[in-house]
Amino acid sequence: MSIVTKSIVNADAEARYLSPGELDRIKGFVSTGEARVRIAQVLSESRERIVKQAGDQLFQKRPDVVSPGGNAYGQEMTATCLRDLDYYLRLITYGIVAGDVTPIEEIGIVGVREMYKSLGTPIEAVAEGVRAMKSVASSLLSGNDAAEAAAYFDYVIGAMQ
Ligand SMILES: CCC1=C(C)/C(=C/C2=NC(=C\c3[nH]c(/C=C4\NC(=O)[C@H](C)[C@H]4CC)c(C)c3CCC(=O)O)/C(CCC(=O)O)=C2C)NC1=O
Repeated sequence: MSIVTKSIVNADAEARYLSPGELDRIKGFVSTGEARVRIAQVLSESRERIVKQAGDQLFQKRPDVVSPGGNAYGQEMTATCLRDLDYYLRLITYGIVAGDVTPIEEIGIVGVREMYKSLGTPIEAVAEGVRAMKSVASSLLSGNDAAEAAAYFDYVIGAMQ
């Protein structure tokens, strides 16, 4: 939910006008809107390149995951691993557009430890892959936009520590 929807739901539950604090936060959300949409456009358009390059960096740093016995060993498993990186990049674009990490949290973070544990996937290697996507994404964005985007990548990385 974006901050606009969230504020309206909260205010209406108490049958009140939006508070000055809520209106201030909405003002911040609106004023950064153009930048956030621009960032989401760049990341969406460059998704294949971001995922591919991040995967290459990850497998260079963690050759064990694509070696025999590794969780992403074999063409099919490696493709599933890259798909997971693509999932997280997609969720990050949702968060950036919403100006809020809640969509990322609800879709991809709640229960993630248990999920990867049961799959035998080393979660710290998934975090490493997201860190690599952050670095590739940063190289495609201007300084301010890269900093704005970084917060959402960092949220995912932090949640996987
Ligand atoms: C949008 C929210 C969402 C997420 C996040 C998600 C993740 C997800 N990753 C999975 C598997 C997997 N995930 C990986 C990923 C990796 N293995 C590694 O060693 C690497 C470190 C890493 C890549 C960075 C692999 C290899 C599998 C297949 C594991 C298996 O089938 O044994 C599975 C099991 C079912 C399947 O194979 O599709 C799920 C549900 N699904 C979702 O709907």
